[in-house]
Order: sequence, then C-alpha cells, then structure tokens
Amino acid sequence: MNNFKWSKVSLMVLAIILLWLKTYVIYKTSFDIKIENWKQELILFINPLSFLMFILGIGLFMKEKYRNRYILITTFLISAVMFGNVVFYRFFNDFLTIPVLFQTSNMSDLGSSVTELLNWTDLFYFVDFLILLAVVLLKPKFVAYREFTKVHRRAFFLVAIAISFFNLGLAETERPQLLTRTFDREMLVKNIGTYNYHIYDAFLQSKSSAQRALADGSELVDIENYVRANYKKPNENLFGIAKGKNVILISMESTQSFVINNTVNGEEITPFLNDFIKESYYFDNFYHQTAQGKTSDSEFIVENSLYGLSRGAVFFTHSGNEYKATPEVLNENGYFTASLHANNKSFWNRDIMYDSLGYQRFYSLPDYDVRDDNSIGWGLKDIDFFEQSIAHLKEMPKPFYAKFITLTNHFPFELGEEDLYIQPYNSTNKTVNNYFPTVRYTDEALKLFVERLKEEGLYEDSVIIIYGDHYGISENHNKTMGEFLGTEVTPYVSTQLQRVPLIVHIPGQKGKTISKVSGQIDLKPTILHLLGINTKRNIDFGTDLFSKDKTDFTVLRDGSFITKDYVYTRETCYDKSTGEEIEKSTCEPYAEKAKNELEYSDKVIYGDLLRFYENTKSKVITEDKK
Ligand code: GP9
Ligand code: MN
Repeated sequence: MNNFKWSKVSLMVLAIILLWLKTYVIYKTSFDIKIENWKQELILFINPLSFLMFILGIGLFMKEKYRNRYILITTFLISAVMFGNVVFYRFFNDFLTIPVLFQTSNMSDLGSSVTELLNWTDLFYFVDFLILLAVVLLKPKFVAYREFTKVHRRAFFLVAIAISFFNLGLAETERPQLLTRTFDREMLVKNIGTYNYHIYDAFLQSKSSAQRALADGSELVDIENYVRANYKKPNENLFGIAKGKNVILISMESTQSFVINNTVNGEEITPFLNDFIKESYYFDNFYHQTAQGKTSDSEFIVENSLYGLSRGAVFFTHSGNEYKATPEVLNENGYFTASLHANNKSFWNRDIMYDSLGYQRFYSLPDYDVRDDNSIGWGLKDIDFFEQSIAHLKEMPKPFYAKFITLTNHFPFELGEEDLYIQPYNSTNKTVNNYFPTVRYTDEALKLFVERLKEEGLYEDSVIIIYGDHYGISENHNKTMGEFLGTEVTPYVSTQLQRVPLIVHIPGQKGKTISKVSGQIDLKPTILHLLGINTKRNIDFGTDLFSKDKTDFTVLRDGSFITKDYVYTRETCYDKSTGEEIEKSTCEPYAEKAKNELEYSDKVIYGDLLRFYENTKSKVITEDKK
C-alpha cells in the first residue's frame, strides 16, 4: 500500500515488541530458569514472539477502533497471566497450571502470604499496558493508524509461522520429546515460552477430561499385574501389632529432615522430636513425593498409596473419583475417622475430597476458637490447635483414626516474640532465618500434645505417626541453605533435602532408626498392616515399610528417584557415597520402574479406574499374612 509509512510504528507492532521484551525481562528477573548454553538463551529470547504475533495479529482483521481496544485488552490479559505466574512462582517456585488457576478459594486464603509476595514495584509487570494506553489516548506522531490489506495479513502470519517453527525446531534439537514428557514445567517454559505453555496446558486439561470418558476397566489389568508383582508380604512380627488401637496421624507443615538432630545458633531445632524418635521407629531416608498440590498432595499420597499428579492438585482435579483410601478401609473395620485442621474447610477442596476419601468428620475452622491473640500467619497457632483438638479427640468413638494438620510452620514462617523458643538463623535470607523458630515452635506444640494425650489416657492406646508434608525451603534458597549446611546445594543435595521426617510410635515397641529408602506412598500399607488389615488385593503403589522384603527405592513426582546407592535427578545419576555425578547408565535399570510407577498411577487417576475395581469391600480384619 502506498500510504504505508514505514517510518511509523503501528500500535500492534509496538504492543508485540513491548510484551515480548517485557516477557524476556521477566524470565530473567522473576524466574529462576537455568540456561546452559547460548542456544537455550536464544530459545528463551524468541519463545514469546510467535504466540504474541498470533494472538495480537487477530487484530489485523478488525477496524481501527476495535483493533486498538482489542490490543489493549489483550495486552492487559497477557500481562495479568504473566503476573499471576510471577506471584505463583514466588510462592511455589513453579509455573501456573490451569487446575491451580481455578483454585481461587486457595488464592483468596493466602492472606498474609500474598501481602508478603506483593510489592509496589510489581506495577512494572503492567508497564507495557500503561504505555499502550497512553499511546491510544495521546496519539503521538510516531504511531501510525491504518487499515491492513490481505497481503499485509498474509505476510504477518507467514512470519509468525516461520518464527514458531524456528522456535520448535531449535527446541527439538535442545530437548527431544519435549512435549511427550512433561514432568518438568521449567523445561517446557524454557523451550516453548510461558504463553504457549499455557495453551499446551489447556490441551492437557481437555485431554484428561476425555481420558476419563474413554477409560474402561481393561486398562486395570496391566496396572493390577504391576502392583501384584511389587507386593511385599508384611513383617510377621508387626502385622496386627496395633490391632484395634487408635491412629493419630500428624502432618507437620513444611518440615524437612535436615532439622532433626540439628542445631541453629548452637540450639536444638527439634528437641522434642529428637527425644521422641528414640522411643519410636524413625525413618531417616523417607521422602516427600508431592508436587503442586503441596499439603493436599501429601494427604493424597499417604492415604491412597497413589502418586499425586505432576500438574495441579488431585484434590481439585479429581475429587470426584472413586478411591479406596485409608479412612474408607478403616470405616469398614469399625474405626471412626476424622481429619482435624483449623482452616477453611474448602482450602485445597478438602471438604469435597474428604468425602471421596471416606472421612466421617472434618473438624475445620468452625470447630475451633480462632482469635487474633491465638493466631499467627495462616491461622490458629499449633499449640492452641492441639490443645483445642483434645476435646474433639475425647468425644470421638474409639478406636479412631485422626489426622492432624499443623499450620504454624508455613511460609512466610511468622512467629510472635512470645513463641520464639530459639532465635532465627543469621543470614540475609529472611525466609530461611525464620524457618527455624517456627519449626521449633511446632516441635514444642507436639511435645505439649503428647503430654496431653498421656494425661487423657489416650497415649497408650494410640499409634502416633508423624511425618513432614513437603519441603519448606524451596530451591530458591539454595545459596543460604548451602551456607547453613556447609555444603553447596547441588541437584544431588537438593534431592536429598526432599527427605521429610517419618516417626512411627507404637506403644510397647522400642525405638529404632530405619534407613530404608522410602516415601509417603508407603504409609498406607504400613498403617493397615500394623492394624492387622490385609492389603494384598489393594491397588497400592507403596510397600509396607516394615516388610523384610521392602526394597530401597522411591520415586519423586518430577521423575527423580532414589535407591540404596544412587540418586537420579535432572537426567543425571549421582553416587550417594560421594555425591558425585556418575555414568547415567548406572541408574538406567531403575529408570523404567520409576517411569512405570508414575505412569500407572496417573492412569488410575486420569481414567478414574478404581471405579471399575471389584475390591471395593476390603475384608474385615483378617489374620491372613500371605
Ligand atoms: C492449608 C495448609 C497449607 O490448609 O494445609 O497448605 P500448603 O500451602 O502447605 O499446601
Ligand atoms: Mn503444607
């Protein structure tokens, strides 16, 4: 066109360039995306471009007035999505997925954490929108307004297509099978960009809805065979040892194993637990296996012996599925089952999911007296939570299975002066510093709770199981963690940091430390066997931790796995005795099993396959140990 003025920039081009550059700046400043070579840097740089061209290019088909509006609205929406990602990343060290986006009930409950996470400088994330708005309102001379012809449009989209192929081609050489293996969101974002990643995520989401509709019972055959082949018979000395006893299951918020038997400023971080493990079974190679669903994932894994999903929280995405969780099994065996947690009942969709898990009662926020003076951070302080829970425990029919979920040791690890049993760690990292006093506080709360259980005569009749739900200190804090631990936090060390405490206290049993490599997935069969309940016909992916045949092996949700001698993470094999990288082939024999575990478990969830499983009635307590 003759009236095309190349010296002037169109609003659309301006929008594309601004969004593109902003996205790249955000990649570099707000996310911790590891770049290993110039090709990856190039991919990262160009990856927002094709998406932006396609989406804003739609405006080429509109009249000027509508086009400007479209550009403004689109820029705002894209900026909002990006900003959402940034805030989410600050908290979870991960990128958003569609299922978590719909967890608005969670987001609104973040409360103190959100203010901690937001800053006035965050306005930067909308700077392009503000510039475009000013341009539309002030109409400066350097911006051209015009209609576009068919030729312009064709050329524009051809360029966009070329760029996206170039991007995908480069990504494919860097990362073969990128889209078929999606355990690692960072890898995806790095290669195809946040925006395309969201589209891909939407595709996955609709795929999983379709998967349920299309699934049928025959898919269970392979899975059942796999689970049967991995079944390990229980330890004869312990099977049924706690038959008829109450079970008190305590999920410790954000507690990792490195705090056990450790000190900060010369003071014990967990004095009570350090003593308690001496009279309990203590598992020091026990890993959390959670992903985006955090606490809810740990609950899911522990009670179903299934893995959580790699994206979203099963508590949200598949709360309507058929399960055969520990509470349901115990109901059938004459137990009263309850979960106790002083938070909104809808957080993590618990109120809905607990029904599917078989809980008879959920003691949530309205069951507690929560005031300003007994709350901190996310809500009721742990000491008050346990103290008030005693009344609930007393009213429960016996035997009971009661799950307690603590809260005080939650990011941002806030604590009042009066609850500071130890001083914070001394570094420039506030999160890491404050982590120790809140862990110490929860330790104190546990001590008081056990004392109260003794006073109420509940202690001798109860098996007490305490475990950490997931990490508290994310990889964002590797540098400070390295200072604290006195060793650089390599991917190997980081994987070892995913260990969380597991303590199993059985009345009448002596203390013992068990170093078998294990994970949250193993708890369900362990608990059921202690109570004398057969699990041979269950679809459980874990193994009884006390079984003599239990192998040293556990898989993390990102595909990492740990054996007796090796740690495999980020496609690298490490020797546990040295922490050094070794030949990848050494880890290879276990890789298949790790992959199968996760894939089979995912299949069960996506296809809602347990609805086809006949074993809905587990046998009432049986002595059959085979
Ligand atoms: C919320 C609590 C914390 O009720 O369990 O959840 P998290 O953020 O750790 O998943
Ligand atoms: Mn948690």
